[in-house]
Amino acid sequence: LLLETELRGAIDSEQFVLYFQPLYNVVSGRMIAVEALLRWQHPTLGLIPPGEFIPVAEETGLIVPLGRRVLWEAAAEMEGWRRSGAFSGEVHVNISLRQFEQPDFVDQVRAVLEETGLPPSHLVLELTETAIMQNVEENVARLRMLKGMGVKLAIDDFGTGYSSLSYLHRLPVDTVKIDRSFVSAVHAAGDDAVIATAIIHLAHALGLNVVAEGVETAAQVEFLSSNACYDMQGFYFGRPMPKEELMKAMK
Ligand code: G
Ligand code: G
Ligand code: MN
Ligand code: NA
Repeated sequence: LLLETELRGAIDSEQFVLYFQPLYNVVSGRMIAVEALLRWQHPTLGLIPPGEFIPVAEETGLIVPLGRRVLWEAAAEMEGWRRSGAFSGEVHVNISLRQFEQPDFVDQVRAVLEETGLPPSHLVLELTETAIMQNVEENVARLRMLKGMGVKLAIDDFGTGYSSLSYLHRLPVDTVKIDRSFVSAVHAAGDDAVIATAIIHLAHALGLNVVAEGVETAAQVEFLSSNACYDMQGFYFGRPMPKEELMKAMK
């Protein structure tokens, strides 16, 4: 309850900041995208990670105004980098189910693109497979509308939800992000390596891009690229960082 009250107050003040984590293509060696990750800079408790407050924000519905702010700020930052010539890739934004299910969600996205000027193809919305599968007919219809606008879509934490393998070809998504639990042990040639490899092949067979997340070691980079997964994200390449730090990394 305390957290909820504080969360409400924090949304009205400037206590939320966006961090950005780079996504790299290991063939070109270039940063291809950044993922916006929310951080709560609490005046007395310090930096509170999203794992602690996102669930509360979802339960209380506060994720709706908060998520709208995140979407707007991420798009505005990306458009600033694009216009200045600093970075012309994509910005990924995590969308929770509660936010996605708002009847006006598509209108919200359209408004954000219009207000910030960001071309739709530079925005990637990340949803988990569990979220999409909640109410699959309605959610797929909404995903189609977003795709129709030119926005890109990614399935986050792929492989951890209840399996949507049979549905994957029906989902109008562009990218699959392999959950870091499968990436963490890929070089060990155990089950996780088998699953990661299977996801890569499945995604490619369906014409989808695949991103490995949670990449922490050179051995993982080696394994993934030898299995034709070239887009990667993780501490090996860079941690989530404030935008000032990201600007330096861009140069
Ligand atoms: O940044 P970190 O790895 O601690 O994120 C923990 C979790 O919080 C991840 O599942 C991530 O997707 C989620 N998360 C981070 N930022 C946002 C956000 O802006 N909106 C939503 N809905 N989830 C977020
Ligand atoms: O669920 P989602 O993929 O949005 O979660 C993103 C979270 O993953 C962020 O909180 C980020 O801090 C974390 N993360 C990013 N890269 C790595 C990594 O290489 N290792 C670990 N353990 N976590 C990571
Ligand atoms: Mn994500
Ligand atoms: Na993820």
